[in-house]
This record gives sequence, structure tokens and C-alpha cells, in this order.
Amino acid sequence: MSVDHAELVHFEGTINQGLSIEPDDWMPGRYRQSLVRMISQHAHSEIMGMYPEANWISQAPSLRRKIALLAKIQDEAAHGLYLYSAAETLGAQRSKNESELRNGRAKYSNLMDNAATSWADVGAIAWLGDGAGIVNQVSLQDNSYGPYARALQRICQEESFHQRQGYEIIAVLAKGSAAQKEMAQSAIDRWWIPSLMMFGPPDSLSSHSEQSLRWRIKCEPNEVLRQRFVDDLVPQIVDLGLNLPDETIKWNDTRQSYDYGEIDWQHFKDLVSKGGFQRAERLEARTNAWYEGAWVREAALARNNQLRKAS
Ligand code: BYC
Repeated sequence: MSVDHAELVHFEGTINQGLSIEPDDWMPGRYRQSLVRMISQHAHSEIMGMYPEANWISQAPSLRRKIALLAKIQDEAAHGLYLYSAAETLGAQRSKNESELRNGRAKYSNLMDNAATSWADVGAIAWLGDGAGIVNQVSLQDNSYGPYARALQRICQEESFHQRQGYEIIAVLAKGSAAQKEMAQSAIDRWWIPSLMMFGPPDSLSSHSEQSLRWRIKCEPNEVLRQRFVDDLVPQIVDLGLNLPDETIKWNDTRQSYDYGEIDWQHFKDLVSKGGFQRAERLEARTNAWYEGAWVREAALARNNQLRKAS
């Protein structure tokens, strides 16, 4: 048996036993590349996830709502940072990752390219968008790469709070005046499909699913997770007296799940390759934030160097 083959057998054995791969362990190049790709895209999604909601901080309807929204947005920034650190343990350079995000070469969840046009959208992003994120990330907590799995445990705890405050925003509007209920309905209508898209294409169209499932980079197929989200969300939306923006949604007794309409995967492909409605604004905002924050990075670095010299 060649050395590489023996290493591969040991590596796959570790994964099959449900154990973790750690940064200093031997790993195939494709495992490393696939994780760097996925963790970096995940980090970018968290960072870009701050933007649709950020415009509403100054317009939040009460001090309580403003505090919750600020805390949520700060959490998304922190999630991005944990994940960039996890990618660094695999040799990814943070500066390269960040510059690829600014210059538009990096991918991130297409949900973030949509505009939040009302306060109800802030609720829908958190309830549906973070909700889809949680279903996916709870499953990913069991992924085979230790630093990513550990980052996800912390992220999931915080995401649950995000989802809850989103639900509460929509629930209050749904029980309010006719205009408020209409605002909640319109938000559900617009954020439903982008949230379903957060799980990626069906596995038959996914370029990575087969290998990623084999190495437990992903723990469950995209379609299984999307179905779980639909099954969780449909009764809750109906309970609030709101409608689903998909007339084909129907309980299927045989499958013990909801049937739902086909997603336009060609449209998804176009959104991913060309960018969504607000892509240009999002990248401009990210670039401005990078330059405006330069003094903070320089100050932190100077302080770090000072501490290092003193020790
Ligand atoms: N938008 O073979 P596939 C959050 C890409 S943020 C754009 O299935 P994979 C939140 C995919 O990257 C948390 N692109 O890929 C924060 C791939 O492209 P490449 C977001 C998408 O990796 C603030 C190609 O399509 N969660 O919750 O096996 C506010 C083929 O797909 C999308 C994560 O990032 C999309 N929606 O599976 C609100 C979780 N979907 O690399 C909310 C971690 C797919 O071939 N990531 N693509 O060029 C994952 O679980 C997996 O990467 C995915 C895709 C399930 C997303």
C-alpha cells in the first residue's frame, strides 16, 4: 500500500467513525479545497448578511427593536470572523478571502443581494433567512472538520435568537392593522424563495454534494434540509393567518411532508453567476466599510505589536 493510500484509508476511517479531522491531520487536497471554498463562502454570507438589514437600524420602530437588530447584525459580523479563522486553519489567507469578496469574485448566499424595503422585511430575513440558515447549520455541526464544527456550535446558538426575534416581528405585524398584516404578507412573499435557495440546488444539479456527503463536509443532502425547513415553516406561517406564496403547497400523507412547487433553478443559476438585484450596492458598501475601517485595523495591529514587544 502506498503512503498516500494508507493515509487516505486512515482519513476515511476517521470520518466513518464519526470522529473529527483536525488542522494538523493528513487530509486529501480536495477535502482541504472543498472546505476552504465552503467555509469562505459561508463567512462571506454572514458578512454580506449584515447589509440588507443595516439600513433599518435608524428606522427601527422602538428602542427595544433597535437594540435587538444591532445585536443581531454584530453577531453576523462575529460569525464571519470565526469562519474566516476556521478557513485560516486550512491555509486560506484572510486578506485574499476579503479582497475576493470586495472585488466580486467570491460567492455568497444570493439572499443577501435582495433589498429590505419595509420593516417587515427585517422580520422575514431573520425568521425565514436565518431560519433556513439554522436548519442547514444545525446539520453541519456534525461535519468532519473540527474547527468548522466547533464554530458552528456557537453560531447556531446565536442564530436561534435571530430567528426568534424575526418571528416575533412578523407575528406582531400579522396581528396588527390591515396595513401591517399586508406588510407582513408582502415580506413573506418576497423572502420565501430566496430562503429556499439558501439550501443550494437539488442534489442532482449540485456539483459538490456527492463528494461532500462522502467526506461529511456536508452531513445531509440539500433537498432533505430544504424539505425540513418547509415542513417546519408552513404550519407556523398558516398559524399566523398568513398565506404561502406557493399555491401548490399541500400536505402529503404518504410522505408525511409538504409538497411544494418547483424552484426555477435556471433563474437561481443566473442570480449566482451575475449577482442579484442589489449586488453592485452591496459590494460598494463592503468596499467603503473596508477603507473606512482601516484605522481600526491599524490601531489593533499597533496595540498587538506593543503587547508582543512588552512580553
Ligand atoms: N446563493 O454543489 P452545491 C445566514 C452555490 S448566512 C449563492 O450544492 P455546496 C444569514 C454553491 O456555493 C449562512 N450561491 O454547493 C445571515 C456552489 O458554487 P461553487 C449561509 C449558492 O457547497 C444573515 C454552487 O452553487 N449558510 O444564515 O455543496 C442574514 C453549487 O451548489 C447558493 C451557509 O453558507 C445560494 N443560495 O452546497 C440571514 C452554510 N446555494 O462553489 C441569514 C454553509 C448554492 O461551485 N454552506 N450556491 O462555485 C453550505 O451548506 C453549502 O455551501 C450550500 C451549497 C448548501 C449552501
